[in-house]
Amino acid sequence: MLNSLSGEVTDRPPFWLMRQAGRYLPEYREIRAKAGNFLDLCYNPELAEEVTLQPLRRYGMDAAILFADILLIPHALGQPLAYREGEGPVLDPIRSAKELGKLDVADIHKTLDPVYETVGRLSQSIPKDCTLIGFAGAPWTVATYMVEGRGSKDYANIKNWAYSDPAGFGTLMDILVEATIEYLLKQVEAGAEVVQLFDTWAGVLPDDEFRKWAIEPTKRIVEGLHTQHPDLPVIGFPKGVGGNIIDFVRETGVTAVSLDTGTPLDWAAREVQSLVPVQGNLDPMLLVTGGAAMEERIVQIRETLGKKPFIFNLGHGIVPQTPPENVARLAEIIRGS
Ligand code: 1CP
Repeated sequence: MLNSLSGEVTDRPPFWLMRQAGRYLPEYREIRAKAGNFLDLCYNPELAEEVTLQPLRRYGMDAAILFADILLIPHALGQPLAYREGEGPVLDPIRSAKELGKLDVADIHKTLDPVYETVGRLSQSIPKDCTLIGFAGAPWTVATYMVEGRGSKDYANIKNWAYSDPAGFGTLMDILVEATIEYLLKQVEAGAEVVQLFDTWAGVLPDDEFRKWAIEPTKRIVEGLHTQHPDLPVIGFPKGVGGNIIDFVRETGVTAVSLDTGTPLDWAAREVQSLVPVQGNLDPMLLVTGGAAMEERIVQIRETLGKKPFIFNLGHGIVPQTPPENVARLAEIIRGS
């Protein structure tokens, strides 16, 4: 993984899968039931370590991703957060500059300390040739949940705020940029070797706003991290942004990008992989379907992107209905056994 990120073409691509820990694994569901609610699991270093290790034991991925969630930052900033069964995350929304006083920027680490402890444990317990990935949500995506109060279909509230009061909304984004830099630096100090920034909802922004609320904040985070750790690999994941991914790569300074499922492979090999290593992009639904359809696409992705620095992954996270045996087959194909 680290070789690929430094620009090497490896014999076989390293692989890991977004959301590789989670509900598709029976052993995860067991721990999840024991932990109580999802936040308790995220803040329990022993159990969070265990669920991070579960997929590695089964499939031997080349990277482990810290078990946590992108919404721990708003939670650490004091925004009430709950994860409801079948509904996903729910927060008390913040929709104007005058509500920003509710956020407590003084010390996010009080709340987030257990996460750093999980990273520290993992850096000792993962296999030697396995890379430890830390992560955070990118500010735009984290802000969508903070402002909408939950997952959204139309992003009406956040867009209305960003369009009508860019200065006020910019203050929220500044808070998130600073918190994210601090959070990721602590993860790196605890042992994370690579970090990934998930900008899942970057694709809902038009060009100029994409530059302002996705490229600019990401660039500031990359700079903040590289000031302390110049060689730290940072993977960007601006999902659903089409050709705008080129400007994202050129302007943010990310080390590599993760490609979503909709990115054309030939185009990516030519236009994106000539700039940085790429990661991706099997459709998570093909991992549900399995069989020949899945296997053919895995081979095609590998053949098209494997000639330049490449990390095999999905185009988005594993879904809960994924049969674990399909993940085993994927691992077998990638390893060439
Ligand atoms: O057990 C449960 O019921 C909770 C489900 C769950 C899990 C397993 C949530 C709630 N978060 C997570 C873990 C998680 N989230 C990881 C762990 C590491 C891994 O194994 O990969 C990571 C990297 C995330 C990142 C995350 N959370 C993103 C970005 C990536 C993506 O998938 O787009 C987003 C958008 C979230 C928000 C979130 N947290 C949880 C849910 C169900 C959601 C999505 C809500 C929505 O669809 O809007």
